[in-house]
Amino acid sequence: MRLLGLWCLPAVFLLVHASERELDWWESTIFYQIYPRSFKDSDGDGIGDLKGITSKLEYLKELGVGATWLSPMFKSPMYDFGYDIADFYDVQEEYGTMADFEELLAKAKELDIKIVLDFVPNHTSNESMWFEEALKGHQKYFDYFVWEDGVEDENGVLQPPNNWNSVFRKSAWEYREEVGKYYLHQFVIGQPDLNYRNPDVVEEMKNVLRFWFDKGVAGFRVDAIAHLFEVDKEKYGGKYPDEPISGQDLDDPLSYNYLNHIYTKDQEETFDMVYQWREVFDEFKEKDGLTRVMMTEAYSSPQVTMKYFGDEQQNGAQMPFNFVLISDFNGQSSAGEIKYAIDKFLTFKPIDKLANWVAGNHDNSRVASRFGPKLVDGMNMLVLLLPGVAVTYMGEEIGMVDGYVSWEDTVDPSGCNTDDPINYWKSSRDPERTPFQWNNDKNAGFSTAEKTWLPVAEGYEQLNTEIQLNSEGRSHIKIYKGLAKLRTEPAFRYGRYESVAFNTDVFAFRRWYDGDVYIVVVNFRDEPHTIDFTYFEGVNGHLEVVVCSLESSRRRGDVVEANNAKISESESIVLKLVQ
Ligand SMILES: *[C@@H]1O[C@H](CO)[C@@H](O)[C@H](O)[C@H]1NC(C)=O
Ligand SMILES: CC(=O)N[C@H]1CO[C@H](CO)[C@@H](O)[C@@H]1O
Ligand SMILES: [Ca+2]
Ligand SMILES: [Ca+2]
Repeated sequence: MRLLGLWCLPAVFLLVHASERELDWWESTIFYQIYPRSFKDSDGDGIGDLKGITSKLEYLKELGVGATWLSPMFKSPMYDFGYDIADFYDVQEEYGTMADFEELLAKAKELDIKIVLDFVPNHTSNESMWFEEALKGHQKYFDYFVWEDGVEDENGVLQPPNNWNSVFRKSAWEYREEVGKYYLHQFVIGQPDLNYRNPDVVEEMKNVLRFWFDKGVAGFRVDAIAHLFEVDKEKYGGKYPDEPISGQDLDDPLSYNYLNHIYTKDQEETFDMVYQWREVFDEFKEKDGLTRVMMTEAYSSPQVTMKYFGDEQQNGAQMPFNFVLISDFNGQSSAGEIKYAIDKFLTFKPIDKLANWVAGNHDNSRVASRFGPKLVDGMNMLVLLLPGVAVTYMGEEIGMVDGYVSWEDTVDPSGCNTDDPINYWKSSRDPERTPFQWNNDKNAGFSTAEKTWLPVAEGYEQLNTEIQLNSEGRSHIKIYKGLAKLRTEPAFRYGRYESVAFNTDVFAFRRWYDGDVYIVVVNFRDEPHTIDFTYFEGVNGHLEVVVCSLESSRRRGDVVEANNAKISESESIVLKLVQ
């Protein structure tokens, strides 16, 4: 038997290495999302800025991160903190100048960190030159937006054209006296939707992409893509039709969920637009050989999400964001539900495309707050070691928690629009946007200002990068760095994947390649369990601890019996099969 095994070896060896292709930069890196307003303030005005980011690029390098995507830093009146862009070709003054941005790019290049920007194609700011010109009756720019006549009610009072609601509540239509019409805003009033049925808009937005590619950015994250197109009103007698009632939030007709968004979301034309943008991305790759990467943000069904990848004829986004770790489970979910959520993207995705994993962003409660601080390392293990590209929201590497932001301090329109000083926090996104916690100096080392734009979260004196980097023992950040390094092993780059829910609490997966076998196990509950890992094919004998979570009593190098492994409360471990 043994002899036979040996004889077979060369053939297996060849086979395995044939499948090992050189990975492109974006396929093996970690993308680190920076929310510029909250990362690092260089001039003491209480607001993060570009120079601040440049000064911390080495920190990213040290973490093992190869790319960062920046939330918008374009010129904006900040009604939606930069997602309302007044000039797509310029930098917001409080964040710095174009020269500062170029410096950031140069420093990043030196460190081999790719810079990805946020592309917000659905709307401009109501204070953009385009919208201002539209209001003055300049036809070219008037046609950049979506306009509709109001309707008179029985009392002769002018009402919005139809029942569409904005994502942030209330009517999606706003009247402008200057032109006697309503404009559409799927998000806040200050974000008039662009009209993608106008070829001038399509060309203009491609030029925005070209402008930043020329400067040297390596890609774009595309914001709110599902909202790009509205239904073609010509098919409905020239009037935008009402959306049907969804059956949710029945007592609250102004809520977004009250309606089923069949005319304002996921319209078929959206996909073609993404394919057209990809052609612009590829124009630049042809020039200099660097792949420009597109990530699309859409909270849609998996079937719809997969269409962003493209098809046999056309390429789309390399990374349609996979939000299952955010939207499909929480601290109460069973291990089975967790497996089911993770399998979802892997099941639907085209076989030749990569998955991607995102556990947090500036729109969702932090991991430590959603799952509890003990699961921070376990969640980072999922993000960094599941097959595919990893995306980390700044602060998740140290387990930052949602900050407390009082009603008086609340600035997010999603919170303010509730007009509810008691329950606003359920809608506000400020808690996950509080300043980054660097050290235990004033304002957590984020800023020297008297008052920062959002308050620093309580407890930063114990929870910050400096303390964690200098700690004698284990810390979230050290664990994160360990995982980032482990991620470069062939088993995690090329290895196959199999997962199982061992019981209601324990989720585990195996990654294997070329004789190396790893098991990642996360116990989602405060209950100990004994697990028999020989369930996994080819796993028996002993397993060695490679990385373990903060509270784990194990040490690196400890040996565990595969058929009788004791997993303690909320423990997460990466194990390697001892050959
Ligand atoms: C833009 O919209 C905001 C509300 O989001 C409003 O406060 C502001 O006055 C508007 N600006 C202009 C120039 O219409
Ligand atoms: C995750 C994310 O970037 N969400 C953004 C979606 O788009 C709206 C409007 O541009 C923003 O408010 C969100 O922050
Ligand atoms: Ca500043
Ligand atoms: Ca739109």
